[in-house]
Amino acid sequence: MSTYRFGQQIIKSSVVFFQTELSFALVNRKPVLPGHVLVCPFRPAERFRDLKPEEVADLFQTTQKVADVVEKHFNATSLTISIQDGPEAGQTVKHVHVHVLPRKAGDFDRNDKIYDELQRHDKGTEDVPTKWRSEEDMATEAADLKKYFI
Ligand code: AMW
Repeated sequence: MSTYRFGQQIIKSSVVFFQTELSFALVNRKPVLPGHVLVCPFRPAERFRDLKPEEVADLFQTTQKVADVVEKHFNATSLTISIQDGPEAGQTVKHVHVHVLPRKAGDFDRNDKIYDELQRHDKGTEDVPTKWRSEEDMATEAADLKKYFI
């Protein structure tokens, strides 16, 4: 597949590092922490409740594999795994996605600050192209992560 859909956006295959029959994983253009990646169902369902049982199963099995890989690759010791399900929960892209964030001791002065950052990182003045990573950077990270799935 040469491109992927993420909500209204078209995602290049160079930033996607794993896929199954029903799900795919991509690197983030504005990671809250190193290794902050996203796992999505192929079908662009907006809310978690809209997923079919087989899509939920595949999404979470894929998330489990991806989470294990990013924890190792980014030398982390824990993970935050989160879904912002609906606009009041912080969802901006209307396509279900699981945030996977490798965690380390001391990465935030207050552990749950990560949720403030997740809420803030892709909204308003934070969500401007100058604050996004370059496509080249993202493709390099995706290529590194792809190697774990061969
Ligand atoms: W949400 O606030 O909808 O729970 O999260 C959307 C996530 O998708 C954010 O982490 C944001 O940085 C990321 N994102 C949005 N568009 C893209 C894109 N084109 N490529 C990579 N990541 C993206």
